[in-house]
Amino acid sequence: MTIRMLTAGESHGRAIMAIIEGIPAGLVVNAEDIDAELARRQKGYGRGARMKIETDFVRILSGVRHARALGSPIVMYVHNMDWNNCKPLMSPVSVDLDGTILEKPRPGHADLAGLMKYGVKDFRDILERASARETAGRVAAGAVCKELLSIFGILVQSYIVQIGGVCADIKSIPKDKLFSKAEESPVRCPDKVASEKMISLIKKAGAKGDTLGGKFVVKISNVMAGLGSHTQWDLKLDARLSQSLMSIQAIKAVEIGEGVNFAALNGSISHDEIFYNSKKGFFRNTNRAGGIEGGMSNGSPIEITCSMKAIPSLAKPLRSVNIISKKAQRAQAVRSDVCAVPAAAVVAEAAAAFEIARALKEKFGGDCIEDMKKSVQAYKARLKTL
Ligand code: EPS
Repeated sequence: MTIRMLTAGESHGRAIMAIIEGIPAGLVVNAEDIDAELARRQKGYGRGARMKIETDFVRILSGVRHARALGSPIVMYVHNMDWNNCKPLMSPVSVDLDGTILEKPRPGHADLAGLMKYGVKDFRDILERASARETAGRVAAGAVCKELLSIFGILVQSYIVQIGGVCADIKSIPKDKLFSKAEESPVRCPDKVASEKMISLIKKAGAKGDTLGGKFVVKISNVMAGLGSHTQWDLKLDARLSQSLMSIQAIKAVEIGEGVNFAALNGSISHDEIFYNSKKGFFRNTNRAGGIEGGMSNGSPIEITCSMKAIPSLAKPLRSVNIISKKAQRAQAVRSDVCAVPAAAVVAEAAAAFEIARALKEKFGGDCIEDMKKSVQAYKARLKTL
């Protein structure tokens, strides 16, 4: 059985939920570990007033007994505190709201395309599910996947490299300090000077009613070679990771390794030459491929760069058209974040962890964690004989 995951819930409805199936029985699942990931997702300078309302924590409704996975679907519930302020607005039973509807779609948001597709007049029916609040569910599921990966020493981490026009000087930071420094920064950026510049840029954008995007790196360390497969398009690990990451709200580009830089590089400097010695086995001195060749992990760390566009909910809204009157009007101004790039990086860790856990489960199987461990050990032992 593979691992499957779905989320449910509206941004201002009762809750965000995740259901994850295929987690091997016996895996330790602690609500506190999931809550720690949920708290990381809520942080980041540039978040709006909503984050002062919410303090996310998980209620595990099924699939876990005495802190161990049962192998059955795990259902996780994250309550929306803001639901208390939105009960009539989000009521599942019919309520008279005096005809108040959202009718001025925001360029860049799901509003207009959603109205067209789903035949609704009030674009709240669209924005509630399009909202990045949904990512609380993905982070909860990702936390369980991270727990599974950690059994095999696989780590998924992230740091910010750019917000708006401010770029971090990553090369000046020792590699082993990147993630701890990111964790200390209010914008998850390991470069302290750039962090401060990013914060002041976010302040300025917020004061002008504007928003900001940026770029971050997700690194997956200690992945064994051989996850994913070259044999079919939808089994390729890079394609699968890209879908998972691209599906995060406002992510517009996903690059593996050198990514877009590859287009300008000659073949002689595009690849990672192969070496061998009896101590290390096969090894590389570079990682331009970002840890994936032919749709399979190659044993080097998987390195992914994601670019996020600026949030389309603007306090000073862009030009739009009222969908009822067809008159030119400014788009709906709604409460939002100024910059959610630091949060998106935490969501991306979860999305990547899910995809790696899924590939791991497909390769090694195991209805219980002990079976999976044995299968991984046997595979690693075979690789050593190469
Ligand atoms: C979001 C809009 C804001 C964000 C929200 C995502 O919410 P609200 O409309 O309630 O102010 O704060 O993010 C979260 C609630 C969250 O938990 O990340 C959007 O439109 O995507």
